[in-house]
Amino acid sequence: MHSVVISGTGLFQPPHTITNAELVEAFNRYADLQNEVHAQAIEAGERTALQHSSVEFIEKASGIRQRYVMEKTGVLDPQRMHPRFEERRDDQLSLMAEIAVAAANEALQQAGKTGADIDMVLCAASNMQRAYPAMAVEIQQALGAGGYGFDMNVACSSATFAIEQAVNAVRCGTAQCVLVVNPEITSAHLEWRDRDCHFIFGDVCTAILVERADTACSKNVWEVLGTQLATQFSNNIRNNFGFMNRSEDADRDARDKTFRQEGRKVFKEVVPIAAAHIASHLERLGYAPTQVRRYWLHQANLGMNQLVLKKLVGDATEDRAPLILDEFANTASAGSIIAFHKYREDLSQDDIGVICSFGAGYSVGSVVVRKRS
Ligand code: CO8
Repeated sequence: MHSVVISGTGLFQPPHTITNAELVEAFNRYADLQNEVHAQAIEAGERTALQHSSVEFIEKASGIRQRYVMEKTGVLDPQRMHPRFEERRDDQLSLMAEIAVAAANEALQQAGKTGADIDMVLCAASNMQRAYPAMAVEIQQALGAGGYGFDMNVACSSATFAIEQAVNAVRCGTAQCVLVVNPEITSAHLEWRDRDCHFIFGDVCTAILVERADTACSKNVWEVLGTQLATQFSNNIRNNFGFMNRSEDADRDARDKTFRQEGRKVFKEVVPIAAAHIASHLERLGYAPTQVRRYWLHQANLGMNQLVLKKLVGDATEDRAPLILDEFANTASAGSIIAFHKYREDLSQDDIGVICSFGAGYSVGSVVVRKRS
């Protein structure tokens, strides 16, 4: 069995920002237009008028102040309300692969490696832009990597679940250097016309390099002490988009074919699951939650993270659990990895940290790391 480390991370940040003010203005114009079109039905009581969204509600309920997106004109067009992407030819690099390669290059540079050093690629995200060939295989080729690659989807927990697969492969010797990428183009499957969730998500891509400790030459190396995953079925976060839609004669634009959730139930049910999961993982490894220097938590909701922290250590400071969702919004599986990428330089040798994600499934995944150098 080999000792395993995380030796590099990378972040691709999309070129466009949408502030809450811009988002709410576009949504409210859409709502007014819809209410005008359906004025008679609303008047007759056959239809409910759409209500305005508000910046104050979004910031108070979620902590989100803005989000990055790959394309913003389509999202902010009240006649469209989703991004505008050009279809690419089969011989062009696909969009998910493009942002994955950008994030991967930063992780490789940090780790002092090249694409040729990689012998396994995991593309782990909450949606794939096509059925096959696997995104991971396209990314493998674009980077000049060897070995093999495959895609996996565990919604918001895709990154931590992939890290466990990477760690196990390296520990057992079936791979030496694994690239995990999380290209999250959430803007393409968010329902921007739904006031309850239009503010939640942002686009991004993260990358993590997992390799054998004895091959790592990076200045910033994190030993993986353990991983722990759990799932428990729930319909409270769901998206029914899929390859059966056509044969079911289903409306592919229907509300259930994009992200939907019972946000309040998710909040109440997932907080105790996540806190208990982290506590049990740490106990298994012989640590108390207060011995953890930093928690890089899933970034869905500020209040949720504060409650998880309070349950674990009794208080919730930005130093103990840094927040990135104010700038990035919820970036599905990439959130905890962005926090790890941006907020780990200040830790000292032997400090313990926990990367933890939670979300649809329900699913929860934790990775306990120790700073080596
Ligand atoms: N503006 C103004 N008012 C609003 C708005 C708005 N935009 N939205 C709702 N309201 C109103 C409601 O109508 C309600 O009014 P009333 O009291 O009169 O009924 C009131 O505000 C309160 O509404 P809620 O109860 O819904 O508000 P909450 O305080 O619960 O906040 C949140 C809503 C922010 C959604 C919160 O519940 C939350 O963050 N929950 C946790 C969600 C979560 O963690 N989800 C995880 C999903 S991510 C995941 O697993 C990955 C999935 C794959 C990615 C898909 C990408 C597209």
